[in-house]
Amino acid sequence: MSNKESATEKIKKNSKGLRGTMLESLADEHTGAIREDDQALVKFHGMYLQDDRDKRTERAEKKLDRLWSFMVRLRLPGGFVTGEQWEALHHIAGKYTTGVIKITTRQTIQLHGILKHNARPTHREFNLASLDSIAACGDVNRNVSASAHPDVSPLHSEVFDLANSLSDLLRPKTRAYYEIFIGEEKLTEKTEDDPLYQDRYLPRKFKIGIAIPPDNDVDVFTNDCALVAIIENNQIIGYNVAAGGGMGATHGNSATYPRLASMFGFVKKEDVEKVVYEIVTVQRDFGNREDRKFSRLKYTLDRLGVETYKQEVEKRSNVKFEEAKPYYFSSRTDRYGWAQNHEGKWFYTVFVEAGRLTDTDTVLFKTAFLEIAQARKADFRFTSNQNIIVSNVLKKDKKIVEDILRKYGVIQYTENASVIRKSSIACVALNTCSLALAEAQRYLPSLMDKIETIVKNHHVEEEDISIRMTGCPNGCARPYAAEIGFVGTALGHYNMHLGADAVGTRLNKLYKENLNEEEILNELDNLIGIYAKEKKSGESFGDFSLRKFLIT
Ligand code: SRM
Ligand code: SF4
Repeated sequence: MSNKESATEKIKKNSKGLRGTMLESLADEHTGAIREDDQALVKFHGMYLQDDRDKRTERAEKKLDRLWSFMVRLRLPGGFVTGEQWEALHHIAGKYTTGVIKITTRQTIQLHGILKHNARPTHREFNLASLDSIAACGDVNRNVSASAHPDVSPLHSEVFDLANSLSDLLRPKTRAYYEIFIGEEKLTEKTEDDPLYQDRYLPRKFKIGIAIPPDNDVDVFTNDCALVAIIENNQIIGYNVAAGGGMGATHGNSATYPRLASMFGFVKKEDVEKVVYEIVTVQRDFGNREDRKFSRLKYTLDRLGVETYKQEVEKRSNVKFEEAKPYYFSSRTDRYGWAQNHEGKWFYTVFVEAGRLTDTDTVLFKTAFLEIAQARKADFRFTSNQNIIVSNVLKKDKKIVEDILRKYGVIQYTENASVIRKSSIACVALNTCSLALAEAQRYLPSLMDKIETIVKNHHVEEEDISIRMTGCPNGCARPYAAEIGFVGTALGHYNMHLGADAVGTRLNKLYKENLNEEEILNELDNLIGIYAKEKKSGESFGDFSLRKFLIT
């Protein structure tokens, strides 16, 4: 191993199949934290060690250690849980976590605030419900996201199967998760063979998204590997494959950048798994292992060149990319309300602001979904826009489900939310994210109140403008692919980005830096006022801003 390799590379290599000293760390009652090396390894098991940042100063003044806890993120390819699993999830969230079930921008959920002594009980209960968090984080393939909208079935279920099989194909072989968190006995001292990940795993996280045109609800080109289903005569014949998407950047470091995936070409559906597998191995073998800032596939691709990367994938997979086939995206937003699929089953897409599922004064999400789940009247699917689809409702149960959703204010909440709010996304940020420079999910809702007034004043409240906010430049809510992106720079301050298209095929550009709320609202009042007066028929805010405000 080269001396130049990053500290994380050494930790992975010495980890004995991601085991590290996790058992000792978890047993140490003197601290709510775990050892530093184990903090890196626990991510591969779907957990992050965090502390409550709201309480840092107060605790430091009292000379107390930080208030440590774990966040856990589930592995849910395509974002699906059964009614039975939902019921388990509800109770686990209530027993061991803050109680909020947070839907993520990759179609899964996170639970926060798990104290160290509750880590194992939490995972054991997940395991009883056939849920796990393996590879939800870490330098491996993460949760595979797939178009969530049910009314495109039966194609939808085919893509859902692909998400599942890719997730299985690219799952690490180690049994460490089961030994550490579930109590499985270790049968041999030998570490498992893992032909894909070996002992070094990937240089960095790896993400796959699968879109079914005309929906791009998964924001497919922001993934390391993007698969666009190609449909002919109502059948998926294969996939256009692109690689090298990613959002993360660092303020003030122009060598880092967000990027959309570059198109490699079309492959038949029987070849897609082989090709994806080799896209991963090329990144494994050529990715930067010295500086984690430059280790995502997008940098490997730009260093090697798209053509060279692609040829290496062709060589390894023995599959030649054909010219990409035509496709068309018309939307990225979820389709709220009721929809029916080809089997006659019903689906209700619920708007969940910033993905925070909890009971509030106005809407009792958790109570409603628990009642539906306990009655086994539906399954649930999360979307990459941080929403939830109450799924697979039989015709005879539709009224029962509708009544429950109404009783607890869920339908009214979805119907009453404005168009612009329903297209907004915010990342977690404070108080749990250690990397946050500014608020996001706790702040965007109140900013949206004011933005709603602006769009109403200019009579463009029916325009579906995507607004996304993150608390730092890492891009967890994909702000660089939003028509209006806010990226936190410091508490109360955001860079404003404009000019992405509405369907996720063009990134935006930095428009103004370090704006406070007053400045944001003044800018928006001005820009949206001009848009309302001068836009061409059917022109999106993103397209308009690019032509009017960014190209001079
Ligand atoms: Fe993310 C790190 C939350 C989607 C790019 N992300 C984090 C961490 C784990 C902070 C940390 O490393 O300590 C955040 C935990 C916050 C908390 O307290 O819960 C975090 N990311 C999230 C979620 C929960 C945001 C949300 O509100 O939904 C999303 C979970 C997705 C999932 O279920 O797997 C989430 N993160 C994304 C996305 C969007 C996507 O994948 O579609 C991106 C941009 C796409 C990409 O990967 O480039 C994203 N997260 C990052 C990065 C920047 C990576 C980079 O290449 O530079 C980091 C920082 C890092 O990895 O060093 C990060
Ligand atoms: Fe945290 Fe930044 Fe991701 Fe937001 S974008 S969750 S602040 S890492």
